[in-house]
Amino acid sequence: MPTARHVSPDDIRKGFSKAMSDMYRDEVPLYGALMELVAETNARVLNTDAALAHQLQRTGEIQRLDMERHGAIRLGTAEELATISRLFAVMGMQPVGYYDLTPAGVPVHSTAFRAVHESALQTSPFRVFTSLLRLELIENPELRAFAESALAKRSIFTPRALELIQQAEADGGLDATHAEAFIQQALETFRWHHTATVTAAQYQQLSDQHRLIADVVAFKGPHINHLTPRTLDIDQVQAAMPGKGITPKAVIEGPPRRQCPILLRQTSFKALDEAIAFTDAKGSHSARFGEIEQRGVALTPKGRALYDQLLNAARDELGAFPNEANAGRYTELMEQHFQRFPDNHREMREQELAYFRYFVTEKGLAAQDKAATLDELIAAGHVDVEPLVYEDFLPVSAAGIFQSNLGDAAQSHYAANSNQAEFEKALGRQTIDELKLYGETQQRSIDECKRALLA
Ligand code: OOG
Ligand code: NI
Repeated sequence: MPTARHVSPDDIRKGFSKAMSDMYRDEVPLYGALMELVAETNARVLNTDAALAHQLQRTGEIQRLDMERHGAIRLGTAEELATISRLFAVMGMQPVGYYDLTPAGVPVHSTAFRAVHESALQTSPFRVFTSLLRLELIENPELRAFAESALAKRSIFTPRALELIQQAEADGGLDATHAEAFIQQALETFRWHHTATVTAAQYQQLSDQHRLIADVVAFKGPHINHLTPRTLDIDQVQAAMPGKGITPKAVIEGPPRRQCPILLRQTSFKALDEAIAFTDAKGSHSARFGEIEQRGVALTPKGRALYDQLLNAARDELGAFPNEANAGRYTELMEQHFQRFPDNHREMREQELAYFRYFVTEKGLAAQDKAATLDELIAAGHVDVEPLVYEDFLPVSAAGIFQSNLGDAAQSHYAANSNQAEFEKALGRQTIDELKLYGETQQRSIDECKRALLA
């Protein structure tokens, strides 16, 4: 049973997110440079865009902006995935969504661990995109057997972390001292290792099969491979990156620039090669990179279908994977096709393309018009409507991010191979449908308005 002695899982997550960010900044200096650039840009945008500042104030996002970030890890076995799920649960993070990356030539499937309730997200929106390697997609049987045995030998959690997870499960939480110890122990799983567990030749073989396979199999643990801050204007940050010595990938993933941002736009930069000691020789490995993202409104199933349709149409017309050479043309095509997606909140709401949150205004509280419908309350200025921010990821974008940091040479061909049941079997539980979560948050805000107006 959770008791008063217990630290809230949301506060543990907040502490962990901060500890992770500090560790990553120490290890990857460019991440610090990117954080500064994002903070400067966000301050400028808030200063010049009063409407946006007001919106973020109202939804509370302004308070979480500076601590907003996501990370990513890649796991090797079902057991690792099941245990990481328990580790994240101690911090109030649950697996949301299922992403199949095989159509993009990346042999993994993934979920995002995150908080699920708007009040928990308000305390800390930290999320981790978590992928599981699909060894069954390695064709060479000897290499597959070698990968399996290398993974079977490693333990990615410290013994103390495992004890603390068990304690949290048995007692329903952790007190302050144990929560602090848990954060320090959990951090070890995500740390970079300068030594590999395989020989240089074995690494090369794994890497020849797929760079990602080497990244997972050749190391002691699933090092965090990026940590992504949230910006309010991704185009401004993208344009300013070269001035800070950072070279971004050619195209921003996700929807084109709009008045009313939808879903998620992301861009990344490639990490440098890092020196690695193999068991028999020195060498290098590149895995860690930087990324930024801009979040917009969450879309309903209807809105998402329209997004997917327009994205596919633009990509089909481009006829190639977006890259440096066709970046201009791709941006043009995206802008053209997305003309069909209404770019104001009123139409998006009327056509039920996006999720919103509703807030009673001062005027509404004074008027206490109990008989009016929601639409009438909005029209009368008694209730304000704000976009509900998208908290998740996008499979096509994620594929673009994977590919840009693995290098184009890493593009393999796998038949589309979605297998959510297998993933959930490994995870030991079902993933949560993100659309259900958005629907619930929207409904809670409507109920809240009704309560306030019936008071
Ligand atoms: C994850 C890539 C996907 C995102 O933000 O979509 C991702 C990885 O490279 O492990 O981070
Ligand atoms: Ni990412």
